[in-house]
Amino acid sequence: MTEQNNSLHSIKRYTLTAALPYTNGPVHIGHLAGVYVPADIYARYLRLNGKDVAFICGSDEHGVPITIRAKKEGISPQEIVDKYHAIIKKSFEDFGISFDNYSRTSSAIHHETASEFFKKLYDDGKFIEETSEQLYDTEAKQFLADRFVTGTCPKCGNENAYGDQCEKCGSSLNATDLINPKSAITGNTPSKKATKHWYLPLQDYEIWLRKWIVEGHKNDWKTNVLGQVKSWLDDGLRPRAVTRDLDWGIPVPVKGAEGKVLYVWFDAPIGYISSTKEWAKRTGKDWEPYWKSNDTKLVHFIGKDNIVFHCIIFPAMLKAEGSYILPDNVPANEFLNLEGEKISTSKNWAVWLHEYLEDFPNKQDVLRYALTANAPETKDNDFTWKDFQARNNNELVAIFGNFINRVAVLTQKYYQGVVPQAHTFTDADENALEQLQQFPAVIGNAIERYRFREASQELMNLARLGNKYLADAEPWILIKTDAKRVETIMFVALQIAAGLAVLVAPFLPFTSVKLKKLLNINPAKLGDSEFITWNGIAENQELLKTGHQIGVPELLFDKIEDEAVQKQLDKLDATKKVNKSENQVLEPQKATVSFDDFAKLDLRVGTILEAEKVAKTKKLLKLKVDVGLEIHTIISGIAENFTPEEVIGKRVSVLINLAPRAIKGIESQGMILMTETPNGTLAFIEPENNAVENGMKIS
Ligand code: B3M
Ligand code: ZN
Repeated sequence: MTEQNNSLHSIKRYTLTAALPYTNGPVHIGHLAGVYVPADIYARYLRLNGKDVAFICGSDEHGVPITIRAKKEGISPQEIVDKYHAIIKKSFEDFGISFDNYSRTSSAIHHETASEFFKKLYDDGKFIEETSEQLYDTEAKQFLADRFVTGTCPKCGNENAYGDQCEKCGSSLNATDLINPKSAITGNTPSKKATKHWYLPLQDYEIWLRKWIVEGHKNDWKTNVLGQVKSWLDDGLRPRAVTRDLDWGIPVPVKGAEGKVLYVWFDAPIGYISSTKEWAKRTGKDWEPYWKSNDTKLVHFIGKDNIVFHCIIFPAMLKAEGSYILPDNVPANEFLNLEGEKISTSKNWAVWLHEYLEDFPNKQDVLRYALTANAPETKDNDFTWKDFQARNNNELVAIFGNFINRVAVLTQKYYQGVVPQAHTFTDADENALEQLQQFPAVIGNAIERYRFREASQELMNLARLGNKYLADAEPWILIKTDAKRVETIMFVALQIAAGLAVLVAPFLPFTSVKLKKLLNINPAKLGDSEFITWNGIAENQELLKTGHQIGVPELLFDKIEDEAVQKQLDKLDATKKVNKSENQVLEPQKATVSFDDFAKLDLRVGTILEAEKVAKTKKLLKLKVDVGLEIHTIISGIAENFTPEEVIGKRVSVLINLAPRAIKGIESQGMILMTETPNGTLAFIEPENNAVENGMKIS
């Protein structure tokens, strides 16, 4: 047993939290890779090892992004949160994220818990009460904080910083810090208006925070997290308002605070506590040890934009309250990009989980694997559909699936599915079995150090080991000459398969279930004697006993074809086009022309009679156009948008007195007038009335 595993023993229970997703949109692959997949691997790993785990999450239903989304969709904030809470909750379940409880911050238990928390700090005199001038939108009659206001970041100059945070440099901001602030509601420059708020004096916690994190956790927290924390502390902390002038949220539970609500980042992390309470109530447990006992290990899984809230503000709140434990670690991930561009909910640039599950039914594990193998643990990473396909086809199918399939099929074929007897082990057999025994510790260590990417690659290495063992031993050839030797080979290969079935479980839970069924193992519960445990793999050379009957072979994975990937790429292309058209800036007006100048243009209605492609060009069509007086030959750059057949018979607007010029050796006698649709394709300008005849003047 490893040192890491020993250290698990002093810990009685685990409280694992995953960032509460905002219900202003569905969950996408960036959320999954950054937070939910690693958290789920960790939770499943601990449970497999018999640990007492509370894996907690829920919807974050307050805050400005939700009210903005509601405005955009023209419905109430409540309707927005109901809609997205349902989508998010279901997609997490279908994806196999094994939360012990998934709550929502609009629940009564949360309102109560957050109000009490605030009240306690208020009563203990932990807040500063202050009236100050805040940004105000006179047209919208609303104070502007957080996402209601954008402007230039005073730290890095990013012109699109928000009133609570700059996403470019990660700085946590107050709305009044922004240079050139602009209301996100009306676009107006805000005025100022006095209002009273309650502030948590973060500066009072600075020395304590430095000691706890920078000194206390310098060796076990991730460098990206420590780096951000240090830079905030070095900048000096300031009082942080924990209330807002808003009508969406938890009312501030003190006199003189009418019309004010708790700041979303004050109530949301308390959501972890209320969700734990909800879970305890439902399961007949006591919630308090999970938050207040020193033998509990609390871990927050988050994305990097949430670091300040989980490492500085929430710990300061917990410290101020006084009865809570602090996180043992906050393994924040960096961001995942999509096909080279930043994922964005508002730009619809994302792979949405609920859509993925529809497009790739029963392929949860493929996405889980692709996201883990390429997790943005130490730097931003890129998700591409090509990589997704390659991870599936070259690793899951070609290595993992291939090994298991060979084992299952050969065992059926040679022994009707019964595990054969091992005879004398060769060095290769011993070596394979010894290596298998190392894997639980190697993978477990990586997981415990929050290196899920490394862990997933070690898992794949075990499948590689199995694949190579079989390829080297070639039982399918030896069966003709040395059947006894093949019994030993298949025995060894079956042990590796059994090890994989257990070790794969935290990463690919659906595959693990399939594989256990295929091998006919672990139908019992953890603790029963037949159950193969994580560490049991290291201690036992005979995971599958001679004489054990395995089930029927079944393919674990199948190939993902190019068409499926192309469909996803096309979907993204369509999004790009829509975004482009939404952002399309109209060209500024040209310089004034005189009426005489305009009158010189001879514009007529015409009909295209003939059309053919101009040889050796991509864009050009040669058209014969009847413009009433005569037939003009016109070379037009529309071949990428229209086939010749499509344009024959089209009614068009033509500039007929344009000086003729030779294009590709053909004299072009005029120009067809065109415009562009928002997604960049060309369109003709046609007379709207059919009675208009060829040669009629356009003026
Ligand atoms: N709702 C997630 C986000 O920033 C935010 C997390 C709250 S965790 C307490 O997308
Ligand atoms: Zn900045």
